[in-house]
Formats: sequence, C-alpha cells, structure tokens
Amino acid sequence: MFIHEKNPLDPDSDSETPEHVFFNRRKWLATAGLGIGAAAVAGYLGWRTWRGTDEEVIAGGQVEPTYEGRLAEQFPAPRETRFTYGRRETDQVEAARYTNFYEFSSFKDSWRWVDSFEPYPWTVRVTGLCRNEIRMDLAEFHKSYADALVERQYRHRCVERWAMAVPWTGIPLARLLKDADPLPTATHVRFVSFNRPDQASQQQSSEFPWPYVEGLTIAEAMNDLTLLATGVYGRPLIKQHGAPVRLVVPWKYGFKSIKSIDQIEFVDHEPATFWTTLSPGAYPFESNVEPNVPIPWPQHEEWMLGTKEVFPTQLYNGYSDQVASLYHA
Ligand SMILES: Nc1nc2c(c(=O)[nH]1)N[C@H]1C(S)=C(S)[C@@H](COP(=O)(O)O)O[C@H]1N2
Ligand SMILES: [Mo]
Repeated sequence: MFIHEKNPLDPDSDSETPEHVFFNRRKWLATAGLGIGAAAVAGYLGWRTWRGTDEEVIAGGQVEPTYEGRLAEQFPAPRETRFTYGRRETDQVEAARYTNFYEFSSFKDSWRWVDSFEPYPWTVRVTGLCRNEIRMDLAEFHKSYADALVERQYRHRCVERWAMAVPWTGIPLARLLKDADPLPTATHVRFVSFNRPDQASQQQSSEFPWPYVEGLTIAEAMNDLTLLATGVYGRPLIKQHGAPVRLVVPWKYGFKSIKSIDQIEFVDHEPATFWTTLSPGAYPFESNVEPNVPIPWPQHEEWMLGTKEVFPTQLYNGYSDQVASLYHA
C-alpha cells in the first residue's frame, strides 16, 4: 500500500528517499540522455541535496513574464477581510519550497522539477451533466470573472500533518459551476489534472494512476469556501503551487485541493480519486479535517511550515461555521 508520506510525525521526513522513487528518477535521467553511470547518479544526488536560494525556489516555477504582465492589473485582487488565519502567515518561500506535487516529485521539492512544465496557454473546461459546457482560455476566464476575483487568507492542512496559512487569489467555484448550469442528475463534480509525461517526469512512472483526479459532492463544490484559485501571495500561481488554476478546499485535507486542473466534470456518481485508487481504504472520499478521525494516522495536531509551531487540529480546519451544515442534516 502506498502511503502519502513515510513518517508524518517527523517534519524532516522528506529527507528520506524510498528506493522505488529513486529508481524512477534514474530511469528518467537515462531517458534524458544522461545515462545511468556513476557520474549521473552522483550529479542527481548533488541536485537532490542542494537547498537552493530563495530566488531559485520561487523562480524555478515562475510564470511567463508576458503572461504575468497581462494579468498584472488583476493582482493583487481585493482581500475579503472576513477571512483571517488566526495565526501567522506562512513565509512565501517556505510554502514554495515544501509542496506536494507528485507529478514532479514525491519529496516536497517539486520546485526543482517544474521548469519543464508549460502551463500557458491553458483552457478551463467544464463538461459533463450540464446544459452549458464551458471552454475558455485563461485570459478569457480572467476577463469574464474579473469582478469575482478575490483574495482570501486560508489555513491549509495536509493529511501528513503539516499546515500553512496563505493568501489565495481566485473565484468561488460556484460562480463558474452555476454558469455551466448543471442538470438535476449531477450529484458530484470530478476534477482532472493534466497528463503530460514529457513535461512532468513522474508521469513516466506507471506506479501512479495518472492523471491526478479528485472529486467533491455538488454541495461541497458549490459551498462559498470552495475557491478556484489562479494566484497566491498576490500574484499568479507559481508552477509548484499548481499553475495556472487549482482548487482550494480549506476544510478538507490538502490532497482534495487538486492542482493544475485540466477538466471539471459534472457526474452522477462518487468519482474515483488518485489517492483512493493508489491506497484503497487509507484516504476516504470525504476526507474532512477532523481531529479525532485517524486518516490513516492520528490527526489531533498539526505543525506549520517554516515556524514548525504546533497547533491542535480544529474540526473542519476551523471552518465549521461555513461547512458543518453540509454534514449534519
Ligand atoms: N495535481 C496534483 N494536485 C495536488 C497534489 C498533487 O500531487 N498533484 N498534491 C495535493 C496535496 S497532498 C496537497 S497537501 C496540496 C499541497 O498544495 P501546495 O503544495 O501548493 O501547498 O496539493 C494537493 N493537490
Ligand atoms: Mo497533502
């Protein structure tokens, strides 16, 4: 069974290198024409241990300057002051350095591997059980929803027990979904990430059920908290945070917040997800943040990226007021 993280108790557990993934990397280096000789392996290990400067960590995934220039007017978006972290904001570099993006890395260091990813141009698609399928390129998307673009300070909680507090820019997903006009038969929304093995090295590995997919019930997807994000820290999403468009579902474990979304689809059943497929039984579809429910390990505490401050886990990650009614009739 593949578990999300080797030792979730240990903030430094990402320094371990499980053999199977190291092996894939070697395979990838070989196809990249570097060979699998000792020099390549030594080079690889050197790269894996190079910490990178702050600039490198952020710049590794920088969006195209022309694209960022075009969007400049919309960033930063107006902040909705009703959302506050209740704790210190996570440092931008700490958040960029420690990301989960398995298409690129199993070790939080996806900033090292995202250079080859080309998120522009990109199409936002809403399909499936609806009357008005949507297909828009990102520029059109930003123009159509300029009035809805907001910044929200959200807490984020990974099932591995690390947490962060970051300002996302985006639109409430409900805005887009309503425009697609779902049919009464639609019960869930399925989200699909890109599948580009030529740009994302780990997608060359058949150990993972690519592409990454996730799902929500219609009610969850329509909840006001559910954000379709195109930015973070007041600028367009950098690649390792899921450029150019991702989901943010702050009352659920982080894996529900799927990155780099290629397709949004109305369906009439609970869709299979990446993590339930990879590890049946470990990660339930619902996966709300709940201190007393082990998923799959104990979840009563969390630690913040950067400061390593420890906080008790809050029910629904502290968003009970907005979401508890979804779960108690
Ligand atoms: N496509 C895709 N989306 C993904 C993931 C991933 O590996 N691939 N990881 C998830 C997990 S486990 C978490 S905790 C969050 C992390 O978001 P961040 O790396 O931007 O902090 O993204 C989620 N979305
Ligand atoms: Mo996660």
